[in-house]
Amino acid sequence: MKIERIEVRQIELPFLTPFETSGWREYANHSLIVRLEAQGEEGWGEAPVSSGPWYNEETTATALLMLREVLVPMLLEADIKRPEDVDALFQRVRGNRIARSGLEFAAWDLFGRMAGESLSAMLGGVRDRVDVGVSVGVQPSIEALLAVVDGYVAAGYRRVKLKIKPGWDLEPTRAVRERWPDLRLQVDANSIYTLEQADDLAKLDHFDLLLIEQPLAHDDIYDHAKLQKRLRTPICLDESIVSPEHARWALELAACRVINIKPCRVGGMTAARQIHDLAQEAGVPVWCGGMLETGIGRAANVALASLPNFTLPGDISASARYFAQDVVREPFVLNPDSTLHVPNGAGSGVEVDRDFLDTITKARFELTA
Ligand code: SMG
Ligand code: MG
Repeated sequence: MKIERIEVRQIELPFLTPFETSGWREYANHSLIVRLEAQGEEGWGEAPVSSGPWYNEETTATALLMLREVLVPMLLEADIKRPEDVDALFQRVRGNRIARSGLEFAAWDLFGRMAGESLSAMLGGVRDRVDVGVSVGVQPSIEALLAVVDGYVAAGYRRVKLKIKPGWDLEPTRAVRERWPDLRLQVDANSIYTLEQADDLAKLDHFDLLLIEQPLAHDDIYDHAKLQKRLRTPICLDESIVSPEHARWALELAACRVINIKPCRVGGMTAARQIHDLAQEAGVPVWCGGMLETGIGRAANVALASLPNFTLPGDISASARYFAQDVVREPFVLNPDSTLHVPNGAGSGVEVDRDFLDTITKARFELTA
């Protein structure tokens, strides 16, 4: 099948509150929203890039350039028989995985809509609700942190992740653990520590954490294996796992005991599912991470999280945790048991609010076959 037309939009959708990690702050979603057209049907995808190269090397500007100059022209020339063909097509492209994922997600959505099948069913999902938690950024004080966590716990979130960095790690984690002894709690360092700080990191073993996410360098696997031997708490890799091969290396080296799968980080659903399968064979649980997506990317994440080895709660919070208004007509809502429903409509199962999307579009281009 030929894809006939591809539209890419750069959006800006402000967050209700800024999101601060160990190294930077995000004020708005700066994703690229992709729309494919073929045989009278459409498919939507989100490439959730950030404005700066702080999470990985990609930015809104680099992804826009890659899509316009390389990826969209490649896809328009290709013959695509199934969504996995998009992943195969882009294997010759080095890096730029978030940009690639926007098109790959849109292909899954397109094929799903054409077949009248949900993305979850296409991927092999086994549940109609997925466990979710909330990721809490660095706060100005412990009091502010406790107030923010209190709000999320009251909203129904039963799993909380704290962003940590040197000087904002033991005290905030202790304070939250003391206030909520039974809360499922985990931390994420976004690559800010080095192996020399292993003894400091080992102090986090006192707080009964589900996991410590990406303590060391964004591209490291080797030192994480050394660090894991010195921690009781499972290490979870995020940034370092950019492909199924990287997952295999990490598993063989015992560099982690949990993997955060963000399908965008690995180029899309095809690679994400392969990593899921590898981890499952190794007896390593996975969970779905987040990149503060709009409802378009969120729908893809929720569908992925319905696969069997996603046994830990994801960073897939309700739309209201991020935005005053989402770009899908039915926002994602938190159920009282800290889950989100998996959409069961065709494709990703969400309907894009085009009028609203138009109001947040900063730039767009369109190419045809
Ligand atoms: O989507 O709720 C969300 C955010 C989850 O903490 C989150 N993501 O490293 O896991 C991570 C961060 C990266 C965010 S940078 C845009
Ligand atoms: Mg992370």
